[in-house]
Amino acid sequence: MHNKDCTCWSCPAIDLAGKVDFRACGQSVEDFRKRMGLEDTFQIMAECKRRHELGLFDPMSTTFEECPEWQKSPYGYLLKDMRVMILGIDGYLGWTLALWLRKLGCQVSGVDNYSRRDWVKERGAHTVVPISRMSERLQAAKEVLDININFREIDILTERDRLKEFIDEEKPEAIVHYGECPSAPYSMIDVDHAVFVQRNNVLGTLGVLFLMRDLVPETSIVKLGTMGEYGMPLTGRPLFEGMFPADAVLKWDNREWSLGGELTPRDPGSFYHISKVQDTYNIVEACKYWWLRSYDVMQGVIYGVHTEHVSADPRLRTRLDIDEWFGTIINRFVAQAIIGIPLTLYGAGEQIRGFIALEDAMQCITRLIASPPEPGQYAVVNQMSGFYSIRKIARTVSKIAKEEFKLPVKIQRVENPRVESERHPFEPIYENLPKKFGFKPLVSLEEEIYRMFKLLTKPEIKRRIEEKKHHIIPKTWWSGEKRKVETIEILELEEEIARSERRSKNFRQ
Ligand code: USQ
Repeated sequence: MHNKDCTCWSCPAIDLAGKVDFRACGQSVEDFRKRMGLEDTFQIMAECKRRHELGLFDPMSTTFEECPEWQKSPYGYLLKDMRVMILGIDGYLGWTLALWLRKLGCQVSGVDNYSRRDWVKERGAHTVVPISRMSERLQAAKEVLDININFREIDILTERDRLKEFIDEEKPEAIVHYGECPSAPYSMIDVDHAVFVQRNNVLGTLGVLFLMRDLVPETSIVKLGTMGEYGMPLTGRPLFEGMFPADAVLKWDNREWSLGGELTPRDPGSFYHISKVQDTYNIVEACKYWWLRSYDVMQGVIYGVHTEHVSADPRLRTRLDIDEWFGTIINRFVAQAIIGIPLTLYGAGEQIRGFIALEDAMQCITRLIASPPEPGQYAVVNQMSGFYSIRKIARTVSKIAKEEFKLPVKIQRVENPRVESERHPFEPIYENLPKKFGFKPLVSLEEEIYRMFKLLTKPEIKRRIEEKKHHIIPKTWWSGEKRKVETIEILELEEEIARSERRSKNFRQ
């Protein structure tokens, strides 16, 4: 078990007793003792909120493996009946995670203001997989999976008092924060959308951090960031996990400095991605000032429709968007293949991104919840299971469409409405989740794409895709222009495969 040696020091169920010097923020307890020259004399004491009989004790003395409150699960030791609050519980990830964690035995609560439903509606689009109203979702979860979820409709930005009340009632031991607007194109529509996205995301999250300081400072926040914070440095510098590794060095003017532990440069590609960068700095500071504990999850592009629980009943399904604003690339390509729109590669189509399937993302978040950071620790994971060029994605979707579903698919290159590198080096480092948290991807790209075709070719869903097909070709330009992109060329799958073989042959020579 990846977290068997974690101790009460990281456990949200302890209260640190006595006077703790907050200037030691971000240090492990050993470092803290050493720095203060207190190896022999100083001891941090804790009390357990779950096991009062322990009285005051050394939080380093008991491991998760030894504590009866931490019990084995497929994802490491998990705190018995752990109270987890999901912000943005009605969204694509939030709803899926709620069912997943509740079935694992967590006490799940969640808030949402239904804004994702509203943003998509505002654009005239809809989720192509129909989803139920929240009341019906909760009822179905009870009937089909025999679980209760405690939901409250709250806007985390404008109803901070109500969120405060709810956090105080629930006393969550982990908070998963999915409650932000996730769309780059939506943030680029015009000034109102850009301002809205940054205000909603940055200030909403800032408010949550203050509430955590005041109400649940020992609770970890698992916050959804994005791989897109890093951008695509043309030097080919690896995309480390948030911070430079210990042996990184800056050389200049015949002098050298260690960069170890410093945040790496950020180069976000939209006003949405910038909101995530701003969040990063706010969370780093909150951990520093108040000893909050955080995992910042730099997630690659998410795709897919399946977990055992969302697939258990149509009323439990999670949403799936395929429009130009809220659809991510793989989800869009599958929908395009089904209704005969040639798959839309923006620009050269050589952009490379990290990807992760819905189910694997759930596994990662569970492993992070099970292994909370130390007090004051701001840690980052790059969450992806592989990386591919978007041409490779188009070929994979086309092959499955053709071979398994007899769909005649073509690929089109269209003008790129975004400002982004279309050919770039890409070396993401994504070692923390597998090495420190035991993550093994279980879902292959092909398998999940196959599952998506199975679901999306159902007549009702195909009809829903057809109904909104005018929202597939993008018309939101980073430049501010508002016109449909033009097609540059249309390729048969065979031609695209032949070209890709020629490209890799030239590359090898
Ligand atoms: N792209 C196409 N054709 C399409 C759609 C997209 O070529 O029909 C290209 C885009 O130009 C981009 C890449 O595919 O180069 C990915 O685009 P996307 O729309 O799938 O994803 P993106 O806008 O980057 O944002 C998504 C999520 C966001 C998350 C991010 C992770 O919407 O919430 O933060 O993926 S990452 O991309 O790693 O930053």
